[in-house]
Amino acid sequence: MNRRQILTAGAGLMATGAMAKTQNMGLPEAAMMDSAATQAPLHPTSGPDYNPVVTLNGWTLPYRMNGNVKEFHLIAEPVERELADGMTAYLWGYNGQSTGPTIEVVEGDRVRIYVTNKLPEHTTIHWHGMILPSGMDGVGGLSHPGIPPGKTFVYEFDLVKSGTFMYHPHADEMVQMAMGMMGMFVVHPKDPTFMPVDRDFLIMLNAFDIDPGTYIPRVMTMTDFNLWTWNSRMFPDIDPLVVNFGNRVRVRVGNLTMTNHPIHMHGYDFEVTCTDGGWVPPEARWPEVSIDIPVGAMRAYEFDAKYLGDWAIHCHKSHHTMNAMGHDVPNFIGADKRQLTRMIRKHQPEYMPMGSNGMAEMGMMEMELPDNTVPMMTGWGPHGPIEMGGMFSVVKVRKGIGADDYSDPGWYENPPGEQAYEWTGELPEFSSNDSPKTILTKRKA
Ligand SMILES: [Cu+2]
Repeated sequence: MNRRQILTAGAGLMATGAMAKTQNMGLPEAAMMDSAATQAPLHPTSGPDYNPVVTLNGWTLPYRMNGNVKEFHLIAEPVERELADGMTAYLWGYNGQSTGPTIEVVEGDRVRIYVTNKLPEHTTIHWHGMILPSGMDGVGGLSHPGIPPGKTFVYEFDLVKSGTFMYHPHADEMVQMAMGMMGMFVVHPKDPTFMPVDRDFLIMLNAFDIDPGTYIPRVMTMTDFNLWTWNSRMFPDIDPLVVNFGNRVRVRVGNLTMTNHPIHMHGYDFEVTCTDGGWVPPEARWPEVSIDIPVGAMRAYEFDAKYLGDWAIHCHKSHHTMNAMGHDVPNFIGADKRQLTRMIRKHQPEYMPMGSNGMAEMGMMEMELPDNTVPMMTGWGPHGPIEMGGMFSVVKVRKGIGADDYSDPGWYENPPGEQAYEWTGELPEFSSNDSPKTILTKRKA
C-alpha cells in the first residue's frame, strides 16, 4: 500500500458521514449505449483537465462525483452487437455493448465502480495492469467471491499511476472473453502538460468464432477464431481514424485475443510511447512502422500528422484482414478448371469456379451469402474494391478538421502527379490471359 492509499483509506474510515451519504445516493445510473458508432469524446466537467480519448466504434462511460470519489456503474449483461453492417452477434458485454465502455479518469482520482451481474453465471472484473489493493484485483475465488447473477459488487481504489489499462472478467474467463467481455481503462496523467496529444485513439483487439449464418460465438475455440475485430467491429465498418493535419496523435492498442497482432500503419514512422507498464521516456523510444501487440498487453504509439492522405492501418497477419468463410479453401492458382466446371454444371447449373487467378475476384463478386454474414474480402474505395476485412481501417489526415470532429471526411483526392498511373506505351507481348506455364515458355523463347 502506498502513502496515498493509506491516507485515503484513513480519511474514508473517519468520514462515516460520507459513507452514509453514499448509501443515500443509491447506485449511480448505468448509462447504456445502443449504437456501434464512434461516440464523441467525453470532456471532463470536474477535477483536473485532460484531453479525452476516442474509442473507435465505442464510447466512454459517464461518472458521477460522490464526495471526492468518481462513481461508475457497469452492468455485465447479454448484448446484441452489430459487428458490421449486415451482421449482428449475440454477445455478453457491458452496458448494452461489447466491447464495454471505456473508463477514463485521472491519476490521483479515487474510483468506486459498481458492477451489477445480469449474466446467467457468476462474473468478476479484473483491472488489468493497475496498481491496486489485492482484494480489488477481481480474480474470482482469489481476490473475492464471484459476483452471483443478480448481485452487485463494489470495487474501490485509488489511481496511483497514469497509463492505458484494460478490464475483463477473471471468472469463467475463456467463455466470458470469447463472448466479448472486455473494455479499456485510461488513466490520464495528473499534469495535463505531460506528453499532451491532440487526438488519442483507443483500439481493443478482439476475436470471435461465429459460423457464417449464426449469431453466437463458439466459446470453446482456442486459437482458430474466424472473425478478427477492433472493439467488436470489423472492416469495412470500422470507423476511420480522422486526424487534422499537424496534430500530435496517439493510438493505444490493447490485445485480449489469443494471438499476437503486428499492427502496421502506412505512410508514417512512429514511436512506441507507452506499454501497460508505463510511459516510455523519450531517450528509450525507437522508430517503427509496425508494432507487435502481444497477447494480454497494450502498446501506445505516437506520430505527428505531417503527411496528408488516406493511410491504411491494419494487422499484418493477412488472414486477420479477412472475415469469416473460406478458411479451408484449397489453392487453385494456375489450375484450369474449365473441364471440371462443365462436369459440375451438369448437376449444379449455378456452380462458379473460384480462385484460378488468385482470390481477388472474391472482392468483386456478388455471391449469395448466408444471413447475418459479411463477405470474406470486401469494402469499396475510390478506385475499386479494397479486398479486406477484419482488422483494417484508414487513417485520414486532412486540413481543416474541427477540434471535436471525428466524422468521415470522405476519400482523399491525390494531387496531380502523386498517384500511380497506367503505362500507355509499348507493352510486353504476352497477354494477361496467358497461363503461368505459357508466360514461362514465352520468357524462355
Ligand atoms: Cu492480427
